[in-house]
Amino acid sequence: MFETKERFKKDFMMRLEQREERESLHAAYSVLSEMVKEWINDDWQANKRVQREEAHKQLYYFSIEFLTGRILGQNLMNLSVHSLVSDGLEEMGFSLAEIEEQELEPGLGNGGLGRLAACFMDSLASLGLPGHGYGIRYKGGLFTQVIKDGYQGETPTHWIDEKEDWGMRQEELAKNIPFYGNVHLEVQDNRLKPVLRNAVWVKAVPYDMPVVGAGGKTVNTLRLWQAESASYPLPEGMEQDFYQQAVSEISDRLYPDDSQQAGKVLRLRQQYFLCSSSLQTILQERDYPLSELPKHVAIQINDTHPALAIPELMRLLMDEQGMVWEEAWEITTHTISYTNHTILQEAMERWDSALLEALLPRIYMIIQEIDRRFREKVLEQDLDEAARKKLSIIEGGAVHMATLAVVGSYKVNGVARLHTDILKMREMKELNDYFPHKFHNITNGIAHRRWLVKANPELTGLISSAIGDEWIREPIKLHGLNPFAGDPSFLQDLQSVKLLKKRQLAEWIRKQHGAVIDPESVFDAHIKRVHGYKRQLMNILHIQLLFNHLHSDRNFRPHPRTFIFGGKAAPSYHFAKQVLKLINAMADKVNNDPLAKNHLRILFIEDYSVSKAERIFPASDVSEQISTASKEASGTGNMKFMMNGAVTIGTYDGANVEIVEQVGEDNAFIFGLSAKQVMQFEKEKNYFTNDTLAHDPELQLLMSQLLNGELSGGEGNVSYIKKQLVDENDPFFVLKDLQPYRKAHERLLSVYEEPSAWLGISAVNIAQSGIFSSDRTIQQYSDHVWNLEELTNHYT
Ligand code: CJB
Repeated sequence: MFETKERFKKDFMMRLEQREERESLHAAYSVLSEMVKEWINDDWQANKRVQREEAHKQLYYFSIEFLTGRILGQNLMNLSVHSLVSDGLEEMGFSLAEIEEQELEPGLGNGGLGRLAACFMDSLASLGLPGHGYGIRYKGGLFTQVIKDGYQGETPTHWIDEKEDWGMRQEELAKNIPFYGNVHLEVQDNRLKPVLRNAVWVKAVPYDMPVVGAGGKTVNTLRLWQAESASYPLPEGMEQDFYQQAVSEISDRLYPDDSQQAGKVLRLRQQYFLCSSSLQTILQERDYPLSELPKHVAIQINDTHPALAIPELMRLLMDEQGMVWEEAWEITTHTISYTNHTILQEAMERWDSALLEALLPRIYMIIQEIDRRFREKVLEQDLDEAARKKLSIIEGGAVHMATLAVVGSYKVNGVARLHTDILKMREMKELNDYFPHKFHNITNGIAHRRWLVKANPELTGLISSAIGDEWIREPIKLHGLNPFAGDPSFLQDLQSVKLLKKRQLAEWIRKQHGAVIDPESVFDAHIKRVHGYKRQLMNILHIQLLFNHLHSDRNFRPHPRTFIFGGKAAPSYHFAKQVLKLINAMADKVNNDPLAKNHLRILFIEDYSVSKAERIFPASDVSEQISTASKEASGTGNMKFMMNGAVTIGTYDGANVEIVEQVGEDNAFIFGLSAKQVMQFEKEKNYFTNDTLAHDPELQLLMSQLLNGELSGGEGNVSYIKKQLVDENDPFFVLKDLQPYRKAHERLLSVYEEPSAWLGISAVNIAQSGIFSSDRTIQQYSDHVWNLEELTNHYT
């Protein structure tokens, strides 16, 4: 039905006419997605058959989040029919863009970690590798952010329309998952076997979504589990209503905390639910001896959220399959590998032992045994008490999930070089010393097909007109663009494309938010979760410094800038919510100030999401990557900006280090404390806010403006900010880095005033961004961790 435009038009119209609401855009969406699903389905089934018959090794990516964004447009693009469909629809009086907007956006993730998982799915399929995702089908995705009087409110987001869902229910593949109960040792089949009695069973039903790779050849599967009542008798004394509620809760909603451990029993239930259902399926679907599992299967756990896969695989191998501990351990530790995404203490998962033991008694027994055996081994080494403590899985009444994940995996990776070095040399030093070959780095990447080809077709066209289109398949070939950084005619076209994207964004903002922004101003964007370490606070305080400067110095009249913010704060993260209020209050003040509004404009984009990000990255001139050095494990927004020609202002943190390595120090604006300096201050505990303020009247004025509530519409609105900056001595070094940040902005703006220099930098950023495609990242995982083989193409 997509072979030719005419064929497509005919099929589409025929189906549309059968719909009751054929006039509505929604009906058009529904018809088009139905056609795409049918088109994919044959290949999908063929792929499954071939992967089975050829006994390819399979990767399963376990993740508590998959932030896919909208799916229809991506599929059309990967099937190479996007322009055919778009042209055909246009001839029939429809706009594909408008139809795509009809899709409810699945917000099944908080931020970077979830979006990374989605980019990986795209790259796996596009590289023809057999890799599938396992996650949870949360009924409620990440909350919708509603800004009222400058404050963030949250409303539930329901993204599932059962009729339109891309996931297909697979009732016959449902699994049952046990919680609670007591473990008894019973004799079965002539051996002593631990048996769980009086458990509460929950049914896990999979919904399978096809993941189409570029070129449409490979179709992998993203399987999301939904919790439902199992048809097992309830334990004595348990009310049906109570049970029903407890069950539905499991896949009811995504936890809205980013880089913060939730610590709630429901979260633990979600984690076990995901691990057990996925592992049961993997073991059941196999047609090879269990001892060969590591040859046929690789399991990647995305952070520690799915780390219960380790004891659960042990349980299934021993209790269900009758294996002895040693063999089960050998298999488990050659099948599972672990990615660490953060060193923030508040994000490190530590489950209370008593809670874990009550919810998952058998799993807890197994963790105890893993811990006991590992302690015994550690005792053989000459280590001091502190080092031994760091090597304990159960310690201080809690299970340390990162330690469990390292001990039970064959490979552990960090997500950018600096982050991996910090893991190896500081955070997990003892573990790295103990397992010297386990740790390695694989720097993150992004799906360039979504973030450049789809989000910015105009730039894609310009690049291809300069260097051909091979870079789309092999993004490293963007290098070919380097010579164009000195080509005036190319740079002029680059400028035109950027202006066009800025106009498109401005127009969309006018329609959506009623705000007017000037496309001729510098678009400076800070879009990501709102968090102390990401330092939105530093950005907004810098704007106040500029405001003060404008009012005190009549010679200071800088080029107009639009500061774009977007991001959600975790509902219980008071500090971040106050920063959000501060940004909105400042926007009110600055945008209405007769003098300032000619030079500065602040725009907060409500309810930041993947689809909004797709509009902002291509339209931005400046990429704000200003985390406190050492705190941002990698960042991936930095890569999306760079690929779209935005220039980085940032710290030497996460993947910024590697971005600067790619483009050279002259093609980025770097400032502030290094990771080493930050860690030194933290170790010595010798940083004091007052030392920074003492000799800086500008900062003193700024602080008084902030603390008296002048900037935020009331003193009460900055209580948590005050606590952090004053009482806690500014743990994220906002004030310490503020003046260096300001100077970096001054350097940046002076280069911006020279268009050929600025555009040259922008071009170099694009040319050097190919290495940050997630195709490169996935190839590294495949070569160094998973050992996958590319699928043959004969099923297409
Ligand atoms: N990250 O998004 C999250 N959530 C977490 O709980 C922990 C880390 C982020 O993961 C990204 C993907 O690796 C990183 O780029 C980012 O630095 C990190 O904060």
